Amino acid sequence: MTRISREMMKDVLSVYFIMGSNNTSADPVSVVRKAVQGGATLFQFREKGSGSLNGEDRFVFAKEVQDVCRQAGIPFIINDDVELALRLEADGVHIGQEDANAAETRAAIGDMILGVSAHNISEVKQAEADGADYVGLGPIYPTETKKDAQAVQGVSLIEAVRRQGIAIPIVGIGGITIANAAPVIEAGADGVSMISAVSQAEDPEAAARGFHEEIQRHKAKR
Ligand code: TZP
Ligand code: MG
Repeated sequence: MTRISREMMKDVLSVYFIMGSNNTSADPVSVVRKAVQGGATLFQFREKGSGSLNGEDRFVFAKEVQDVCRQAGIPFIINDDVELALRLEADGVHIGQEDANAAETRAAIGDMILGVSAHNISEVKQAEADGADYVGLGPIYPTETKKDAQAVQGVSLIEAVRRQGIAIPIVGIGGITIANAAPVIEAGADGVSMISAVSQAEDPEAAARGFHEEIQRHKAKR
């Protein structure tokens, strides 16, 4: 295997859906299936917080969701669990600043996709130096989903990263809906990630489709 190209990474970041079993009151596997049918381009398995699954239940759920992603041909990335990612032969791992060290994670996962959350320019540069394939920047807008999220930053960090000529693929996160996604792309991100706007939508397939159309439209006119 070789590292994913930047061009391919930017493409699959377009509609980056994140979910765990506690982000929906519906059947979680069917929510992921619908999101993928609607046009999610990447899925991150983020099984954490109150009521989340542990042990074998967590493994079985992850495997089911991975199968959905495989059938659709989209990357399946695990949040903050290298061991699970290696056991499942996932497509990648995403870590936050408070999680494992990025350089050590890169060494542990070889050529799998590595994503790192960053909140300022120096964290973005460090992530790139450590071998991240993309950075997640946010929270762009207020979010109810992550209780310990950092301060809302709008699109200012995305703009600053691009202004400095840093070319690493970027996905925006935090409070993003179809209605407020456009400025994230216009600022220079390659995609948007979302939990609740799809996981809690009455029709997750229609929500993912709406994101897909909106993001493609705005990426095309840049
Ligand atoms: N990291 C920063 S904000 C956030 C994470 C995981 C939550 C995003 O959830 P939502 O529902 O799309 O605001
Ligand atoms: Mg984390």
